[in-house]
Amino acid sequence: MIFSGLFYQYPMVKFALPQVPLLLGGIIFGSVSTAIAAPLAEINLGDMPLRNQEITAGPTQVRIIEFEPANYAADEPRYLTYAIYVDGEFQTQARQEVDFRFASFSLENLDPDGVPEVIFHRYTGGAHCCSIYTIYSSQGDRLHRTLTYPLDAAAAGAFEDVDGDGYSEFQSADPRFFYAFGSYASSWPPAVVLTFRGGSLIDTTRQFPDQMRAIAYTMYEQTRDSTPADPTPGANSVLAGYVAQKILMGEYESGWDYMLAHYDPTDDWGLTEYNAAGEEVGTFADYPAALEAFLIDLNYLTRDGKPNPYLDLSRPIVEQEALL
Ligand SMILES: [Ca+2]
Ligand SMILES: [Ca+2]
Repeated sequence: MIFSGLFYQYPMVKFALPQVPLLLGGIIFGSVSTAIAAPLAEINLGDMPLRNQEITAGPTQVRIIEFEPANYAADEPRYLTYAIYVDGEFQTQARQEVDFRFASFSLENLDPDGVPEVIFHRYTGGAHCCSIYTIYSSQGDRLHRTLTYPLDAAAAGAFEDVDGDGYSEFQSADPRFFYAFGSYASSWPPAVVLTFRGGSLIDTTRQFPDQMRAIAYTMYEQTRDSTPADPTPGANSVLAGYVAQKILMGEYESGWDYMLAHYDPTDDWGLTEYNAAGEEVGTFADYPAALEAFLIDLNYLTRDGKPNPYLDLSRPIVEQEALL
């Protein structure tokens, strides 16, 4: 592996493709006109070995020096080695064990400086579920590298310039909501929108109120018939995302009141209390108490239970940044 560092410890999806979150992903930006960034050049790493293959767009070039597809029967490591050039000058070379089912390099303008970014997307598949993005961007005379955590399908959105200002958005969702208060299929994470600026993915979620409102509305549709006396199964999981989404929209109080009127007091998923070491230390009195503690843990709320204006939603998505 060329990258070190611990992967973020949220529950990974190890089975069943998501149904609801994928649908949600289609809703998020479906009604907004967007500039979909078509790759300027692309190369896929699949079943065939590659040697000295290049893709170029403007001044940016990726050279696949060596790629051997994973061979699960042979049970020996295979490697990918690639190098990046800008204006014909060598920038960096990376060699890593092939730990993915398939991957691609694409060259796209994620910002308006005219030097295309390199997006290396690998999909680990199988037991590891996830998409991992590595983005290389020329910034002055340095190459800036951004690495995401493994993101499952509902959190691994594509790049699009949603508001047309020349800086692309990465449309994602907060993966920490999966399994927190229900199964994967009933987990509806709040939106995360990150904008690519200066080589970094910056949290701009709150600048996209229409998208947040569309998501909140789908969550509302899923829970409006639920009441504490006659609850809908899975309501608590959707309501966790709903309250978080409403916090981001500046509507925490109405979101909380809605949750109180629609939650399921008979569902104990997520009510066990753990300490920082992951040991069980007790049980929350009820779902609202567990939800408040969860939202404080994730920094949606401050320690005194107020909406946190400094919540940075790039943190559950971006694992590592480096200037090379
Ligand atoms: Ca650029
Ligand atoms: Ca933009």
